[in-house]
Amino acid sequence: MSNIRQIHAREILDSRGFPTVEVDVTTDSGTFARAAVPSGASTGAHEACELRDGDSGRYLGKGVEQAVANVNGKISECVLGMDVQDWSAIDEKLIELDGTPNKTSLGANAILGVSLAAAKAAATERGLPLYKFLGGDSATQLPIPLMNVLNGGAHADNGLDVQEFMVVPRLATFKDSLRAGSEIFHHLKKLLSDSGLTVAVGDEGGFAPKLKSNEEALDYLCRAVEKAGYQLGSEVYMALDVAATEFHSDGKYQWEGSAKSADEITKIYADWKSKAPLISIEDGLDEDDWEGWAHLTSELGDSTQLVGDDLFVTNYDRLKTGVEKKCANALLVKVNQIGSLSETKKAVNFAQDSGFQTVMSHRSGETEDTTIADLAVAMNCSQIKTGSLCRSERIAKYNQLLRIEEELGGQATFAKLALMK
Ligand code: 2PG
Ligand code: MG
Repeated sequence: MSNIRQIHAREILDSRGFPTVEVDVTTDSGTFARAAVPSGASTGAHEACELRDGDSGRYLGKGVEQAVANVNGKISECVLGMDVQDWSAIDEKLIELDGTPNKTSLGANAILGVSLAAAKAAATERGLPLYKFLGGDSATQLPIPLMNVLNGGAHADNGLDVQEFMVVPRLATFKDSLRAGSEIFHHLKKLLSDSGLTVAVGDEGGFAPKLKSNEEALDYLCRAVEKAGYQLGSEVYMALDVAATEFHSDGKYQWEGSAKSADEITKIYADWKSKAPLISIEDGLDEDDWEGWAHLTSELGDSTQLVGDDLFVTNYDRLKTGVEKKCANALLVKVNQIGSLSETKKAVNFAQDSGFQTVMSHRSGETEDTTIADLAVAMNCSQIKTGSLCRSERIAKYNQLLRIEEELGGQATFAKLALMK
């Protein structure tokens, strides 16, 4: 009864107004599930292929009609009749059908849409929420939110090098932490507007004021936390996504107007740590600067969570290299970087087995789909990064986590921060 009767994909719009793929799966019993595929702006070179039409006459070349046609044609022919309960076999079949290392033939956006919709259909058919279907009875831990309240880099046009300045509230529960994040966000808004700065928001809903320096942004965050009445360093912490690949070229980092080495950048982070409760730095260095990463990790890895995003691209092989070379100590988890649920799970399992923290993540281009909230709980990720405290495509994930926490009731636990030194 849980065999796939119909698969239908369509082109929809994401939160930035660009096209993305949405997939509907219906089984023989009439069970229906839907998944929409996220999309990044600061994409890593090693990510799986996001198939775009390149026809400048439609959506400035960003149409996804080809990926949609692949789902409705080749993919559908290949998996019709397969049992959604065996969702990982569906993933395997699609990976084999694609036949390329980076999913360039069918498109990771085409494959992922089917992969997620099939797993969701399997959960619905069992009468279980997705987190419980995938994670079983042990899926009871809520992730700590990393909230991107101040944007720079490729997500804004304010000239700040660092892409994301995040607050990390870790109170007694997820619900309390969400409230703290919201209050800090609104205090930050007031502080910025009182200083005559713009409170227009960037792609992920964080403010994007024109500030003099990256350090000034950190300072605003600290002040907002204090104004909101929370204790810095015991209730609320700071995290960054530097997205350093974006400003790295010819072995140097273009940082606040001058070219710096990886070692100099590492020293800047160490200095910031002495000024603010900075507990997590994502993509502090370039995606291929393994040497720099090893040095950064040996310098700061004991006291700081160092998250590999472009570095690992949710890819088991790259993560394995990182573990061997002692680069980073946490994995950012983005389903569309690798393009299927089972490969995502493989990377998360390996990260956790290797003692790495795992941070489930949205993309800058999101939709109303809240699957990643369930995945964070299902995969026991200690953290989730899903944007600021406004814009519904971000808030939808937080709201879903509130529902999960409520549903778990007395069983719910809240993740601990591993590196609170
Ligand atoms: C990142 C993400 C999400 P993008 O770099 O971590 O915040 O941005 O989706 O643009 O790659
Ligand atoms: Mg990143």
